[in-house]
Amino acid sequence: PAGGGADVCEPLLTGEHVNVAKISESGKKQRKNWTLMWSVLTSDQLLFYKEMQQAATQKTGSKVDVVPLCGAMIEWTTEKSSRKNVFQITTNTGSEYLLQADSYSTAAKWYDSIRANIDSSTKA
Ligand code: I3S
Repeated sequence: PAGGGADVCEPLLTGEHVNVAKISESGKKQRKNWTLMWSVLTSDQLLFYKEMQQAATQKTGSKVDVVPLCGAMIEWTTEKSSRKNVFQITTNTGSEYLLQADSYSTAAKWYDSIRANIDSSTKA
């Protein structure tokens, strides 16, 4: 529709439940607390919602967290958790997130997609 600017950030992956633990905020360490989040990847942000419906309705305040991908780093880690298939995203503001899925293929799909979007949203 003309003038409809709703989908400026078009999701590149449909949402999916992923385990998320934020382990630091702006460089300050936080207590790890794994939560199953409805996660949506856009070209330059990773969005976490409590529930799928909140992502669909885009209610104000329904986003639990927004991870900016420009200048972020991503790496697999076996040291920061005893869980399998864990990778860490570090934002350019020093916030750190662990993401995990029991299925390696799910975790790897998210890792690859996020890394691609980090690369394309970060100027060399
Ligand atoms: O890195 P940690 O501190 O071993 O992470 C564990 C804790 O977050 C723990 O909660 P408590 O701080 O309430 O004990 C969680 O239950 C564990 O899942 C965390 O370890 P894993 O290895 O699951 O990330």
